[in-house]
Amino acid sequence: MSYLATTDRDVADVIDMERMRQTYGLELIASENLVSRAVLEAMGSIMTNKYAEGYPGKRYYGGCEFHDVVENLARDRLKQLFGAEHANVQPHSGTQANMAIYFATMECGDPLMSMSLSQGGHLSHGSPVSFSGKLYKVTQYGVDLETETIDYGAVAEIAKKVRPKVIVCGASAYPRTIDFKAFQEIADSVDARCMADIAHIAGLCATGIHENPVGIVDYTTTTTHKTLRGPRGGAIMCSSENAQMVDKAVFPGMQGGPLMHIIAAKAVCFKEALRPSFTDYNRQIVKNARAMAEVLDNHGLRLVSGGTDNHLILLDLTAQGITGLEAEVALGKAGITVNKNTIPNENRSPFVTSGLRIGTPAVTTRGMKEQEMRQIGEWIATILKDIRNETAISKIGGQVKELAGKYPLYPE
Ligand code: DSN
Repeated sequence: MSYLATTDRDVADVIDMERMRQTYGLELIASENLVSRAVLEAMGSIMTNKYAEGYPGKRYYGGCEFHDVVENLARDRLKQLFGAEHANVQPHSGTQANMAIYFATMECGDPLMSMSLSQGGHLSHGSPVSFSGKLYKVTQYGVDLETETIDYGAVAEIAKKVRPKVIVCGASAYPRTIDFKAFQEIADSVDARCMADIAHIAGLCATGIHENPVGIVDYTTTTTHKTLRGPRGGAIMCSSENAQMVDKAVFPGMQGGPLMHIIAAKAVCFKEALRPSFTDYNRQIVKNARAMAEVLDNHGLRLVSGGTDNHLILLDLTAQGITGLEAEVALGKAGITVNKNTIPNENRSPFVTSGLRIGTPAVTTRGMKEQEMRQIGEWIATILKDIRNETAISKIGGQVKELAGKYPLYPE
């Protein structure tokens, strides 16, 4: 029995139930992953007991000597991983990292340009319901509705018209590669700064499987818990020249005390990501997404943009006459966790949607390969093509449990 179970049975029971859900289900949410035991241990450590406002060597509290060491480890490892001149590992999340760059580069009311949420962008990229859409004058680009990929010529045209202070690139639901050089060139042509939010593809960028924007764009932001496979949090990379303004925007500009247990876990994650096996892992994520995409395509399901170059697949369920919400619920009953997602030219609300986003990072961490992806793809297609067939869903649910049970979360 865990110590927690002796002191708080309610919370311990919930954690146990979640452990069972994760163990016997298939996690296909593109932004999720499973951390290593080492990352988990650092997150649950006594490093959480300390206030360490400021930065290594310049704190507002005494007793930070070991926190300086761990934050320097995290910064140095992140710099090494991406070839960055400067790293800030304090943002509590990806949204906080983005906020820091906006605060460092713009005044309220300044023009910001970014990809629309409904076509693949992120809330913090200027959605009207987010601080980013309220504080700045936002103009958004989308994808070309024929190819469902970014049209860089169209982006350049919009930039010429609106003369943004900052252009954001990077997405939450875009299955294709992003040309960071093209974005920086567009930004340079209108005297704007370029920020790449690589939260989703950070692992792919760190390992060269996708172009790494660090050193190409002015600012790179990321989360650490998606393809990077670390603790839930954010980070920023930029040139030495921009280091001071970024650090000031994070603290004291936007946050108070850093989460030192999370920074310790980030350091552990970055060390893991520097190992050659992390490159193999990220390569497998992409191979797995392609293998699953092929099966879904063969079943006549429509893949937005026709396929995938990265860790995710976006399905358009219009032809099946079902919504993303219905698909999410039906697959959920079989233990397959995915999320409904808007698609280009969406005509439904974000709570219903016409699309489904499927990602392979978490199942790849569990050791699954192309063969298992093909099997999972078959199950997904079977359910989506006959969504009210409870017998089939329940049968697949049993098979999902059996497959997941063969790939324990922590085999060691
Ligand atoms: N909410 C995350 C996602 O699912 O893409 C992005 O922050």
